[in-house]
Amino acid sequence: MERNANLYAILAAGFATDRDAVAIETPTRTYSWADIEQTSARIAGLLQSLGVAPGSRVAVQVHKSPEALMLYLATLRAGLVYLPLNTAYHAAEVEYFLTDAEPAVVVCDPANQKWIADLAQQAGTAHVYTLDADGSGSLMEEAASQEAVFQTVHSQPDDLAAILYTSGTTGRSKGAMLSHDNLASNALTLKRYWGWRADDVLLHMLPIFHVHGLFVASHGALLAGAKMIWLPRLDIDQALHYLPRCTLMMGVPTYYVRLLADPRFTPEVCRNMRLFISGSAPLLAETFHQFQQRSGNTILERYGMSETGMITSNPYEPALGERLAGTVGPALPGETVRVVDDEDRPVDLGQTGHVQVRGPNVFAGYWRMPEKTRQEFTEDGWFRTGDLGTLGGPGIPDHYLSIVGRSKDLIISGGYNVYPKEIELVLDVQPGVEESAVIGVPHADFGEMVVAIIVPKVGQVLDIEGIQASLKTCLANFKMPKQIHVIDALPRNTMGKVQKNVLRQQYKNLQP
Ligand code: MCA
Ligand code: AMP
Repeated sequence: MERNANLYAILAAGFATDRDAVAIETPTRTYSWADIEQTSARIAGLLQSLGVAPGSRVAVQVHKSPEALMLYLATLRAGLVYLPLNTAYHAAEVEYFLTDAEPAVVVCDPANQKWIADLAQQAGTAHVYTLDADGSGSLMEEAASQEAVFQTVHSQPDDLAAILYTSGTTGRSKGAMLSHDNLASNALTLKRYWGWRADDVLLHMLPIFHVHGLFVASHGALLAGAKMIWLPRLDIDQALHYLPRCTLMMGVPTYYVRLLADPRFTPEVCRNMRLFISGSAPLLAETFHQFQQRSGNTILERYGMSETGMITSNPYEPALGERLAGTVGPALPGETVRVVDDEDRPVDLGQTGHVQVRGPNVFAGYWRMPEKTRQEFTEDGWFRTGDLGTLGGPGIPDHYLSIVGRSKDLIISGGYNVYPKEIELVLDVQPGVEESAVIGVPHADFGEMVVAIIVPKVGQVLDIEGIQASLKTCLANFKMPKQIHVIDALPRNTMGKVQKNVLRQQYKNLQP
């Protein structure tokens, strides 16, 4: 029989052979490999019993829990498409995703059931379940009566496994469609490249509604049959408590900045650690060096996107090269990266240009946006990342990539992407506002801080507190401008385009 390309089947081939061994440990309980198999089987059975069509979406906005991970695995097993949503999203944001993706099933936090069920109904969703952080709720109650064994659906490599929404430069989010093979190929590559082992213990503190926590971290541990210490969020006290038992940790740069800010973070705490991995946002060279000095560990920085999974990584094996501060390393095996000019022609080594990528990890396109998908690929099939980078350069091997900026107007705050356009559209309709510009300025903890610059209508005095309150009702908290500044006019170039670089320069020394 043809090999089953279902991602769950591929991950499960790596599960520990001792199914009673601990796979996930939380501060309050443990889950064995058998628990993962059986609970995901029960949830998959429940999903299948609904009779929804293969490829239907399962939209999930729940707190992090092992059960939420099992729901993800169950969705794969049932041949459905997982659509995770940030728990910080408010109703206005969730409404867009449900309307756009038309999920057959929605799983939400019990506290949000009322409003999410209303939105789901409007979007034509027939099934709404709840799942709480402690694993309680209607999903697990109903799954409990299902069989503990489930025949994982046979999937083709190109069948969709997940849709991840990434905000768009026009303010409208795009759903990146990821196939079973996109995810599996990346997971298998990373397993080899980062030397995952069955005796690894991963400190998992990332949220599981994005690529980093859901795919890169969880897939790695599952595929290696390695244990995860599973914490609901970044909490430095907990991190320091568990680190001595761990061999591996992944985080956005803020995680490393916060560890360094705590005097209890010492080499003794990291005594069993073999690998600290950073990504999702640029790691400052200063953080890289301080971490090395303080802990004796060299952070491995890698680079990726929702549309592609991981693209490049500094080496793990010393034989493949050094981990260099300020670089994101070579393209991963099986992928190709190039840096090009505005006409898609490769630039010379050491020169900055647009980063493009090709490989089995590159997504299938944006959900119901064929035109947008076409624009984001070159005619010969390279995906335009929207990042600016350099290959090689003084003292850097030719095949190492450095990310030096972005051609897309994007702010990354604490590892979360914020698209200025989305905030500007909300600001521009506030009473008395003529226009606005949203920029990112350096921030010691979050890397970048969201700042709004607004211009009042002639003769109007703005009610800044009122504007902030209004923004809070419709924007997730991490998107909220940390500061709002009022000026008479935005700087523009001769074409009339707002010069955000001028604003970023002007406001770069703001104190948080
Ligand atoms: C929380 N706040 C933030 C952020 N997080 N503000 C800006 N940026 C943020 N990222 C705000 C809250 O609204 C609150 O404001 C105040 O900060 C404190 O909130 P709290 O919840 O205590 O914050 P925290 O728990 O300390 O969270 C910070 C965090 C978290 C740990 C850095 O944001 C986080 O875990 N980020 C990881 C994101 C991630 O996984 N990204 C991967 C994307 P107020 O008090 O006003 O309400 S995947 C990706 O990018 C690609 C593919 C890749 O390469 O990996
Ligand atoms: P997302 O849309 O959440 O998938 O975010 C992808 C973006 O995060 C990339 O296009 C980069 O701009 C950024 N990113 C991820 N990893 C790194 C890194 N190591 N250094 C710089 N930027 C990064």
